[in-house]
Amino acid sequence: MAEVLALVVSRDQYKHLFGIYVPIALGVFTLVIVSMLTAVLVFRRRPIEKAAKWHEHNRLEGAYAVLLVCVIAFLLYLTFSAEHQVDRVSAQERPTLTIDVYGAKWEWQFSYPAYGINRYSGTVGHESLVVPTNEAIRFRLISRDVIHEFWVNELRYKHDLIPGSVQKATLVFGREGRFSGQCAEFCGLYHARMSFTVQALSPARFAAWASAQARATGASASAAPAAANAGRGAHS
Ligand SMILES: [Cu+2]
Repeated sequence: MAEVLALVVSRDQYKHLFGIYVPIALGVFTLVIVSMLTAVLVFRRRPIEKAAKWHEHNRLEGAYAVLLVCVIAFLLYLTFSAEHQVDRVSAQERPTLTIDVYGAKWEWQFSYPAYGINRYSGTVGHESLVVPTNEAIRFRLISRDVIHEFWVNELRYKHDLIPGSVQKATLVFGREGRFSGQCAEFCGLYHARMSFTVQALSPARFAAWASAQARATGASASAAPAAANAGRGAHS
């Protein structure tokens, strides 16, 4: 029987990581401040006395260096394993939906090949990226010109769009809601306008939305030639 992989939610992975980083950062910060204040108080100015002869404390300095190396090694290990979970393990999940994300100066296009839907985030239309929750979504990130970066803060995830190659990321939205997205790589004059909205719907609501959109697209596609013919007829 095929192994069923649990969904890897990037938001949870990085939230967990952040929860470890912050206390350690606070601990190191407190250690530095306390030792600085102690030094200031213990060695504060007093009536002139003969200066001490020693100017180094190898054992104390060595212990501090070893402690820092251990902290760095621990955090690197945690960071790389979280990235491994998100990038490698999630890439093995079989996605239920594929969305092609095109970045172009200065607009996003979200294309749903299975439904024939195209959405535009900028000058063409202020349309959102609509996704189902709790399903593995394969994003294929494609740049039409320069390097852009797909960033959705809700997912705690960023990935570059590199011209000439297709980058893939399999991501999961853990809850419903409206979230903001942004290009996170400076790509020119109107880089700041490359923002978009994500709308995460339950799988049932997403399916209803997608079939309604696909129907509307199909209807307008079949209506367009008829309208064009009617126009030609009227002018001849
Ligand atoms: Cu940009």
